[in-house]
Amino acid sequence: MFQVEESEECSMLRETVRKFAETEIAPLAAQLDQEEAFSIPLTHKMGDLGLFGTIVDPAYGGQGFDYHSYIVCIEELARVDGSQAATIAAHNSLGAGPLYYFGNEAQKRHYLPALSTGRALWAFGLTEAEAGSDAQASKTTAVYDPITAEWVINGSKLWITNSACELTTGITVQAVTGKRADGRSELSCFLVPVPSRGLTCRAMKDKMMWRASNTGELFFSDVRVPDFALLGKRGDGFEIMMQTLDNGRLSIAAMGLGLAKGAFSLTLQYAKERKTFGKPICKHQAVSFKLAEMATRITAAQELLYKACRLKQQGSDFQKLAAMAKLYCSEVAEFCAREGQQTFGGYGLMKEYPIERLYRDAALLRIGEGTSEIQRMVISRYIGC
Ligand code: COS
Repeated sequence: MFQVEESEECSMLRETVRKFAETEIAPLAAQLDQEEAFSIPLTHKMGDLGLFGTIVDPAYGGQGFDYHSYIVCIEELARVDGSQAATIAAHNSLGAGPLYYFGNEAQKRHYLPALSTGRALWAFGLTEAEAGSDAQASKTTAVYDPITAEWVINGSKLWITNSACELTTGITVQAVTGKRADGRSELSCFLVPVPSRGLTCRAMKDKMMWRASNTGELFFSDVRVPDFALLGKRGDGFEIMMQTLDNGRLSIAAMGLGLAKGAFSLTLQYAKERKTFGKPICKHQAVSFKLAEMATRITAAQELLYKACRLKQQGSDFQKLAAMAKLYCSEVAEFCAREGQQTFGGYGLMKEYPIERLYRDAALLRIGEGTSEIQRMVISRYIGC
């Protein structure tokens, strides 16, 4: 339906991940969502399929996929289930990503092989109670102790994906390490292993969406890490976090595109089967126009996202298109989930029908990893406002 020009290798990968999502994830998705349960066996299986360390060079144990192929994996998972897609997107883009792009040789050799297996998760600790959109407002501190040559971390983080489950092995934490000459906070990033003395990781429950993905709240009380834990140089923290978010926007966009496609195919199938006034509802203009609008927006979203991926792969500036893709794909996802639910009528309000879960999952996409408002702010800067 949504034609894609991609290599034979990539389209085989797409088929493999789609089949896995449909046969292994789909039968469990509703129950995991209902029970708000993170599945270790499913995570292991995704690891066996090669969905961890996707963009990491094989020299560090990764799969060495190009960016488009990685994005295709997220998209195909998200067609079926946002929670499993979130585990993979957060781990690869936000967890392994900064380590791979900014880690020194010793850090990469130490951490990346295990992070490419599906047996060990790594999280990204940026957000705090009062530092979400305003990412420079972090209050968590790291103070150097020259006697022991360690950094001592104090503070807390919130809404951190993959940070509080049995498979969590570490978190990249943004912390204030001093004051810059211009009066702003000096921010640095630290690789904090889990468990660490003084670190409490608590799973956050009662989410509306992505209920089978793990979300944590973290408390740091005199957590000590060695100099080895510093990612990049002291003071590089904000730039590392911002560049990581630029990449993360592509994977959230892929979650939006996948969810939109999932909602579209469920709706089309239902609209062909369900009859009213003597004919399938897809033959009523009220419904066929909805499907036509969904297909049009999905096609546009796909072109935008894949173009942003091409630019990233080529090493060209992709940041503006990444923000546009994140914004647009999230909005298309929400549109398709809502119009799909509307087409299902009363059934669309029942948990028995996956469109109900897709409708809830779509809400996260316009809020998480930079709200739609933040994307518009980023885009407006790029266009010279
Ligand atoms: N890549 C690299 N460096 C960047 C950058 C980027 N994308 N964006 C900003 N920077 C650098 C700037 O160059 C600047 O460096 P200097 O001080 O050396 O000049 C520094 O970072 C501060 O930049 P700026 O003044 O633009 O920062 P702001 O606080 O105004 O940032 C935005 C504004 C909105 C861009 C930023 O706060 C942001 O992206 N917020 C959203 C965060 C988010 O997505 N939160 C959700 C997290 S869920 S994982």
